[in-house]
Amino acid sequence: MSYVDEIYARVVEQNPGEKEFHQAVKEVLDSLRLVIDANEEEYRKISLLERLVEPERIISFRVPWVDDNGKVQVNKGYRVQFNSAIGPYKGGLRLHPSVNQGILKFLGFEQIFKNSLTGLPIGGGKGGSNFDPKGKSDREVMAFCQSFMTELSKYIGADEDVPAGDIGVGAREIGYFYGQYKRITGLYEGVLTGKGLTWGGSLVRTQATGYGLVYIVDEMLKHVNDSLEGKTVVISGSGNVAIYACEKAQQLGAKVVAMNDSNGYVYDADGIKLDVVKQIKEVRRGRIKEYVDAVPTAKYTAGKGIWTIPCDIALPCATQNELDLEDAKALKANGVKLIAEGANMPSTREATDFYLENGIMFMPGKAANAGGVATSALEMSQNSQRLSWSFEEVDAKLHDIMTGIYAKVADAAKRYGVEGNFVAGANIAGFEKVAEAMKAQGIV
Ligand code: NDP
Ligand code: 2IT
Repeated sequence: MSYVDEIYARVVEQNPGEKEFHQAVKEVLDSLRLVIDANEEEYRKISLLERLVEPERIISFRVPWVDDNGKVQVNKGYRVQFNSAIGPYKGGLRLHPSVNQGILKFLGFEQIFKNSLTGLPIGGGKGGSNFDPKGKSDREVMAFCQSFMTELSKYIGADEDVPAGDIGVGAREIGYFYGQYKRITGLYEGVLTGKGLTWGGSLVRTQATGYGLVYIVDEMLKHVNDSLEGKTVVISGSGNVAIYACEKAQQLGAKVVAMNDSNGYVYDADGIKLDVVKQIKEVRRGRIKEYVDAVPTAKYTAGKGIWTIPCDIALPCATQNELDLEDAKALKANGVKLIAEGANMPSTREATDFYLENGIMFMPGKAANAGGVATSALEMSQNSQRLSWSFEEVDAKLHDIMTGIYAKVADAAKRYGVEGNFVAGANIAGFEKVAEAMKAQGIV
């Protein structure tokens, strides 16, 4: 059996039930075959892959808190510290009822390669809880966040592990986490990113994932002498990533015609009015169906189906495995030219293979959504320097990082004879740096 197949079999056997983790490992290992085969003896000798697929540490803990009825609630809390070969653990915290150890391991594993692609010194980690912030009062969210951080604070630090936001974690939650960390440790340090602008946050971090996604799409189009001008775009999700992807796509001349949430999607043939979406999602914490109250000419459809809307460009920005083979076929039948992932692993493996086999330009999440974590690393730099950079300065750095990622991904694909296959390119380019660092640091 090849080294890659051996390791995949081992992962499935030793991590039962963690299907998203198996999926992420398989995709990465499959595209690393050429690199691994070329270095098999050396990698086997130091068990490089065995170590790469095993988190350095997983912290799992109880999160008790009291709800507004005085009842004690108990959630599960986790931090997966996956790989610190190139820097302190870095990655978001997710609060969603679906969260479990397998999902956080998939996210932490992806984060290793994503963070490597940014070119900045950050290792891979992820954490979160099965706490559901939907419908909770501010006080309940604060009580949960304080309890979560009371435990997590023992294991993180500005040079050790630096969490940030993800699904269900935005500025409000980062604020509650930060306040509790500071209270417990007495340290005012860059231990979290995505902080508010008055207490150590970086300009552009809020917009960074969505803007970065569109910057890399723009770069992909430039390489085929095209642009976003006049393109029809469909974006799934209506959270942080989706909103700022929409904003930048509109600024660059595209027309975004649809967005969704977990209940259904809105279609607006005249182009989504983003101020309405921001009001619903960022201010009221409401549902996307409220869009048609403000824009009666738009149409709301409950349930799935957003990928049946004709578009030139599709940007999945909600969650893992939200776009399957059937959706991919519908997009292709309607003429989609380019798909780039704002979410982490939103396309199933079958959908991804379909894009590659059918000549759809495709940029996988670990490259396309790396602008968020990259700007988090810029926030860490500013915190260490005790300085704040201007919006223009951070935005220019983000833009450079995204065009740099495109170049690395395209170059790696070319070097290994699979030009245009950005899945292989992203995995190979991300892996090379981490493998080099792991080799240099001995058996740890
Ligand atoms: P938000 O919580 O701000 O928004 C999430 C959006 O996705 C909401 O519209 C939500 O709908 C929808 N969604 C979440 N879970 C599901 C589900 N199970 N089924 C259908 N829809 C769902 O999160 P973000 O925008 O921050 O994150 C979106 C994606 O981007 C995630 O995959 C995340 O890992 C990834 N990402 C985020 C980064 C960041 O900086 N925030 C950086 C890189 C990647 P509803 O409100 O109905 O749940
Ligand atoms: O998936 C991701 O890259 C994030 N949620 C952002 C992580 C970060 O540390 O900014």
